[in-house]
Amino acid sequence: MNFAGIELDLSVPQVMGVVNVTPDSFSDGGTLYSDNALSIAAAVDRAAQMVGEGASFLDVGGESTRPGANAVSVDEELCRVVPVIEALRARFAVAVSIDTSTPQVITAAAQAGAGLINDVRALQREGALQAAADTGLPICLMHIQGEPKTMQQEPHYDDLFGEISSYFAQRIGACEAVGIARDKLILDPGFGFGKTLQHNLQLLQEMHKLQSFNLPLLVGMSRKSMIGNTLNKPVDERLYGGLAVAVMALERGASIVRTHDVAASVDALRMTHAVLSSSLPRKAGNAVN
Ligand code: YH5
Repeated sequence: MNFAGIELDLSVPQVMGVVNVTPDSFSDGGTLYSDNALSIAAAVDRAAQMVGEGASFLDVGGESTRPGANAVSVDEELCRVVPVIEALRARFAVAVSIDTSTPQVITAAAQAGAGLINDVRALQREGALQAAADTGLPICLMHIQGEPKTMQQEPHYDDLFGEISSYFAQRIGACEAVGIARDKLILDPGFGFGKTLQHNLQLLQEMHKLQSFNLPLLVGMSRKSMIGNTLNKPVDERLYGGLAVAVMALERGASIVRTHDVAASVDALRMTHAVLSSSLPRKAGNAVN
């Protein structure tokens, strides 16, 4: 798949590093940035480390989608993400993805060099479908039940997989209706987005079922509550749990793993991939068995 000039083979696991540009992104240490230049520099430093560790995507987000987080104005979101996307594209030969639901941000991010639109609302906002279609870029459609602010207030499903599959079918149809080719789409079950711990665990256990769409799958479980609540660990002690679930997702068909912990994830996924693909014939001349 091509991400604004960066061609990536999604039959090999790819790691997406999270680059938060939200002042309240506690996962990055909770540093409060009031100065935009400082936050750009911090994001670029963090990204440089992630690229060195083997990330092939950098996911830039300027709107917090944590439960209860406050909404951000369009101008604020643009000011946060556009300079960061430009800086990352100028420095690194990796795909930059834009974590947004805002049509104006989709358009501006594409102009700034973004290669993937990553929308936790799957382009449900007014104008987002058309804005995304106009960019011609690949799109990650994530499943969410409800809206970020209220999604964790007693989420309920009669049929978890049935409802997520219907949602994807509906959103894929909406994309095709505005002329977005199906082969530009990536699906994400949306761990933690309108799901209880039990829902998240079942979702991972049965994730292989989503392979029936024949589209690449992306997962984001890094540092999330499903790990914290299972292990009773705070956010800075969720790495080992995160690696376990990343490996399980790869076994169940994930192509892209979104994570805050790039170095560890790259090793875990490379190792897992080597085992999963070991029954295939080896490349000629590669006799290192
Ligand atoms: C995702 O899964 N997630 S933002 C709560 C945490 C830690 C991390 C309690 N954007 C996804 O990363 N995009 C986010 O600790 C995403 N898939 C895709 N495609 C939430 C997040 C986080 C939330």
